[in-house]
Amino acid sequence: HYEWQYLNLMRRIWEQGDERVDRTGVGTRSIFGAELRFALSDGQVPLLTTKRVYWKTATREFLWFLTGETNIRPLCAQGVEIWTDWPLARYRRESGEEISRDAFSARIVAEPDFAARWGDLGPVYGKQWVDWPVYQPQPDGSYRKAPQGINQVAALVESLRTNPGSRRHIVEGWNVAELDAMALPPCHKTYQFHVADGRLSCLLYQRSCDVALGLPFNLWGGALFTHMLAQQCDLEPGELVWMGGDVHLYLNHAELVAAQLARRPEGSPRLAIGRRPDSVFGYRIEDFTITGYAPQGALSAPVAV
Ligand code: DHF
Ligand code: TMP
Repeated sequence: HYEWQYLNLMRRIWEQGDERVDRTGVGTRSIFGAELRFALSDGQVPLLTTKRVYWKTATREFLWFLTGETNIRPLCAQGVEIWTDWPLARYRRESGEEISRDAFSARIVAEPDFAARWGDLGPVYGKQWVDWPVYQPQPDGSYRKAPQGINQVAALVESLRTNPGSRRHIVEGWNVAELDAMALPPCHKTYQFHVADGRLSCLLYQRSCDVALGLPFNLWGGALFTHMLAQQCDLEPGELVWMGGDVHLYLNHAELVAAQLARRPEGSPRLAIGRRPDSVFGYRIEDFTITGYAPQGALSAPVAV
């Protein structure tokens, strides 16, 4: 079963990882450099079965990236709170108000001005993917920001269709000049695609990986993106290759780790896409269904902010 790769990685980090002090102060056990591979043919997806993974939440997050949006407002409006903790921490710090997450999220949804002021994460994934800023040199030696940036995702679809053999099918999130303005520099920073024998494969490079909370979502995202692109480009989904840099478990995830490592993978969920939208930007949440997914119980753990 494909999921043993995930469980074995989790076990290896917990048993052999180096203990390190990290940015959040929580502490991690960490290894440097890891690889996982998953088949995507016939609707296969690397969805974990040893705990419930909220794949619709992860899909809503991914569709939000594709809109180019960087404000959490559309996520909160759909009940998706996976990004709320970062704007919330900044609001509490700067306003001194002890507001609950629910109340903060409700204000983000109800008040557009409040959302504009406090809900933006800076130029994160969505912005870089579909509107990477371009600076044009002027005669006087200065630079002017072009009205429109580069849509890397649209360019990717075009290059997959017209030049499948290219070794330059890349979507990059790591805009060095803008890292300081981001709430978090991109973790899943590079997606590279490869076409061979009519099959589309994806290599996802993740510089920093929270194995318990982030990785299940990131594997889903890489697989979903590949399934959508394959449909758009008349290719068959091939393989998802995942590579991690600093791959870690937070020390306060001990209970989740023990519970999950006591379970065995079961079943093979499949993804079906019910409609072929006119473009990669036309997908909606209702287009995706999963069959054969009967996960074991949810395992929750605190996220390090
Ligand atoms: N920071 C850290 N420390 N780890 C992360 O995984 C992470 N991920 C981010 C932003 N910053 C991060 C964005 N993605 C959850 C999953 C993905 C995610 C953020 C949070 C999460 O908390 N998942 C829980 C609850 C899911 C839900 O609320 O629906 C889970 O059990 O999967
Ligand atoms: P860092 O910027 O100090 O590396 O912290 C980012 C943390 O968030 C780190 O634990 C990795 C985790 N993370 C994921 O694993 N996946 C994600 O998609 C995101 C946004 C973050």
